[in-house]
Amino acid sequence: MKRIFSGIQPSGGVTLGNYLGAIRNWARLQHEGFHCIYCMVDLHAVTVWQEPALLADQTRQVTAALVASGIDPKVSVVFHQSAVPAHAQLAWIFNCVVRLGWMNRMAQFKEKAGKDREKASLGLYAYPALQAADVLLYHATHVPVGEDQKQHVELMRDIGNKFNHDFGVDFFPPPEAMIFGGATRVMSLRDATKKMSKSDPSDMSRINMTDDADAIALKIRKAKTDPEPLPGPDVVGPDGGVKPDVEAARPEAFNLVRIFATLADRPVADVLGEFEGQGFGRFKPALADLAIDKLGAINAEMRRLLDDPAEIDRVLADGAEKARGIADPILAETYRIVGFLKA
Ligand code: AQP
Repeated sequence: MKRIFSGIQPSGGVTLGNYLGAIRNWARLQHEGFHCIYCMVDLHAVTVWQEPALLADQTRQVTAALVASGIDPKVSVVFHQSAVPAHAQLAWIFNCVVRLGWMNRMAQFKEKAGKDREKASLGLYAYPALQAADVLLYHATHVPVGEDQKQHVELMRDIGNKFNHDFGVDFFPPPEAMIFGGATRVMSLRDATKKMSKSDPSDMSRINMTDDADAIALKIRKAKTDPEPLPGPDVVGPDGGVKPDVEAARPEAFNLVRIFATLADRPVADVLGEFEGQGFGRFKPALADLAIDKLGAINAEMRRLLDDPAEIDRVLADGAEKARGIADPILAETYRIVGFLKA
């Protein structure tokens, strides 16, 4: 059976980047022959400081975004990670399998830890081993991720292979990364060298899935661009993306074009064909109208769900029970393979 596992951190409100790069595709995969497991990865979120008074609500908010975007908790398993202790238990075993040299190569730690690595938490460093546990705990075969996470999926395969090799078993199947087309990396509206992120200190850098029409229009109007008109479709390369040298000269401009194309489910070349020669005075209002149109229904459904937190908690509790049903036997077999005495 093809099984998908993917996670999202409840480290803030959900952004348009999370939606276009992940959640929207997760909803589609439910209808493409996969058994889908979607997890609010709160154990990952606390690798950097999370305000205890906010974390539970952030977890509900992310859950509401998934459900409002079409992820059906009756079809898919939707739960929060801390409700299934086997994640942390398998992660410990993997901490003992993974080599320090492998972890030292992980680009995301370097990015997230910043200059002062000595002050980063041990959890942030070990994050990819917990991620490997998340996926391998369900014997997931496919992991839909953004471009930035490809390296971590490679590491999951290496950890699973090393476990199998060390213990002489064929227990953990190697998962495959699924990278989607379109806006796989939505960049900040204020600085296109950074990705759009929940935890960016500037709220103007991102569109939140809870933003109303006025906020969306304002953020797009204020998004950083340039005075040049948009070029035509000839700047698009054979892979469907803007040619790298052209992109590098105007990263903010092409970030907005890609957001438009992905929201509209149209190729970038098609969008440039429509707006060729026009400036951002024309393009931005069109993008704002499109974003408001596409996000409006999700936004309204999220608000409805968030009005009833007890219902969201019930969804998560049901999901956790289903998740434990799959994970616990796999953890028990892992413990047996490792040689732990039965509890
Ligand atoms: N800007 C983005 N463009 C495309 N995809 C994105 N994802 C996140 N940001 C973008 C994808 O969303 C999924 C869930 O991500 P996450 O919450 O686990 O962690 P993250 O990638 O670190 O997301 P944030 O919003 O930037 O969170 P913080 O600020 O807490 O670090 C992943 O599949 C991710 O690729």
